[in-house]
Amino acid sequence: MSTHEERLNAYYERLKARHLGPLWNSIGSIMTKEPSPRVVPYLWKWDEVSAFVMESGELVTPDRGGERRVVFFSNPGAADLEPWGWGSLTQTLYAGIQLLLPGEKAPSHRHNQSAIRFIVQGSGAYTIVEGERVYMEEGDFLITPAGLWHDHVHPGDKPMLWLDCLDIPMLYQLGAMFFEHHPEFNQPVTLPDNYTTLRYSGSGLRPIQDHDNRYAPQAVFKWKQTKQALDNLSRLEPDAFDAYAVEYVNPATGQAAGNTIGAMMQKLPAGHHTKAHRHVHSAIYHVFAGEGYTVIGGVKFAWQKGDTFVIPNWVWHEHVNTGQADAYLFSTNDQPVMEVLHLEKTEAHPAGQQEVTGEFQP
Ligand code: GTQ
Repeated sequence: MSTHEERLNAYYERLKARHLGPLWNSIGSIMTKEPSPRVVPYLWKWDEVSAFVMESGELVTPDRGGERRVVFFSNPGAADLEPWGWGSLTQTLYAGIQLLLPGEKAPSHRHNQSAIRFIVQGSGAYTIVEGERVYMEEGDFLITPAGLWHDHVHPGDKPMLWLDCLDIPMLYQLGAMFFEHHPEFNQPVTLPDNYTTLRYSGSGLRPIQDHDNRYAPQAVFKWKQTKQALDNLSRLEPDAFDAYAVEYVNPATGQAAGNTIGAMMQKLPAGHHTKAHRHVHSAIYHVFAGEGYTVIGGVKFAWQKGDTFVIPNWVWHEHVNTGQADAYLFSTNDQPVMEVLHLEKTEAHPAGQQEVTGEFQP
């Protein structure tokens, strides 16, 4: 080793010891040419996840302290981050399956993370959001805007299961989290049941008094209306990359209903195979109905009802319905954040579709 090299290496050691860094030999790794998320594509089968979730029903209750009975998805690429990968399924988003059993209550709290929910199974339970009981049924999409008190109650007679998605990893990265317990176990109900649904009807018509657009004025988007919208769209030409898809938006602004969290429901007709594209935002998919596969970065991820999979940033992907019936894919994403930061862009695959080079094995 030359004296120059020895001196340089010693210099790097001294820098490091003083918590300083040399940009000239780090720029390639701290400023990658393209998005290089630490999270990886992955898929969890419903049979396995739901068995773990139901088992948690025998082991724990949603008491104060634990707050919620949720088994969350921990991306293998982020697993080494403490604690529990900071709940990262993508760089910005957390997701998990929540279980509420008949007769159970989950305590009231609020936090500055935004949440959305997609009801996977059951009915009869309600969430109380800022004084309003919002009843939940299979296929419904709900928002729990940042800063609002919320708790869950299940007077029905069968287990309720739903998918939660929150921007927990993003708020962790931003160093901006707050979380607070309500002084009572459940907050008082101060509004008529399903108040925001009565006021909005999912119609795009807004009561004239509403000019506060900090969050969507509609707590729940009912499956019946979502399905109707997709049936109507299906009479038109499909989108090349997403077939028939609708986003859940704030009817007062046209922006994502979940503020920082985007969400959509898409329908793939039987046999449909989309074109491949990629975008900067990441997405979490939950199969609401049907069977097929998604090719992510050349790898085939086979799915069926209840499965959850993740599409990290800037990776090619396309969807295929291999079943006899329409497939419905719910998904949630960080597109609103990418857009507000002017980071979003999208690219069509030059060959239209990908060459399949492998099949996902968990
Ligand atoms: O239901 O309020 O999955 O606060 C994570 C945090 C659900 C909830 C989660 C939460 C909730």
